[in-house]
Amino acid sequence: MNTLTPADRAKYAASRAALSLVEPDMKLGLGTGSTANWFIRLLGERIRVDGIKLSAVATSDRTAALARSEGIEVIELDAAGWLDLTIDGADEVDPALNLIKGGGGAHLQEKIVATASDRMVVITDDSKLVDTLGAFPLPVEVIPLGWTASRAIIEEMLEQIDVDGREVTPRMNGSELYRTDEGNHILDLHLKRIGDPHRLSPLLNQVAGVVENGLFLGVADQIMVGYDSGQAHLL
Ligand code: ABF
Repeated sequence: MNTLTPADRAKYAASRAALSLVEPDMKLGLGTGSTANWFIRLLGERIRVDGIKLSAVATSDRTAALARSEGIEVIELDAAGWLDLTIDGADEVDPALNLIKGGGGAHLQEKIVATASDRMVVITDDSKLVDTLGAFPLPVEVIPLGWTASRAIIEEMLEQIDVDGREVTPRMNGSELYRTDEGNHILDLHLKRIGDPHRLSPLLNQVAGVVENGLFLGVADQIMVGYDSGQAHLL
């Protein structure tokens, strides 16, 4: 464990502590990102050691592949119907537990899975705790058709919004436009500070071509915060 960075140790601590929230026969939602990956590996180990039965819904193709490799039964959300608990990471968490997610490009599936759960618990290192959302670029998923027009409409809309930055950049994968699991593109909004996330989120989703944005408002029930010391606290 000493070869890990302080952030990795904090993520591991949060993921290990979150295992205590899992009960046999649960239908779980599994998030995407390095913290969620720690959780999936630890969950796989617990299933192998304790022999507990549970099924899980993944929030991305790569999460599904990792979960299956750990011996976790992965099912589709429509087969599960509704989930008991979703465990997922975040890019920023404010004091009201509002989140920015989507740095890993999976916020559409993550929001669908998280909102189809009785309970959603964020696992994260303490560096993600912020007073105000926005320093992390806000991802917005857009369909490929007319994405440049969607971008222009968003830029015009932002002129009327309480933010400190207004640059909108298409996420790239090398020289190509990034593609989500659904084949869509992502625009990253470099807003620096989001004064009113509850006003911004619906305005973004009303723009033609926008599928979903990375603001998770009132979605997370609790957060398991991990620290470099190995401690973790459920807030
Ligand atoms: C995922 O967790 C994404 O929504 C978010 O970007 C990511 C955070 O990444 P990490 O856990 O690697 O810090 O759910």
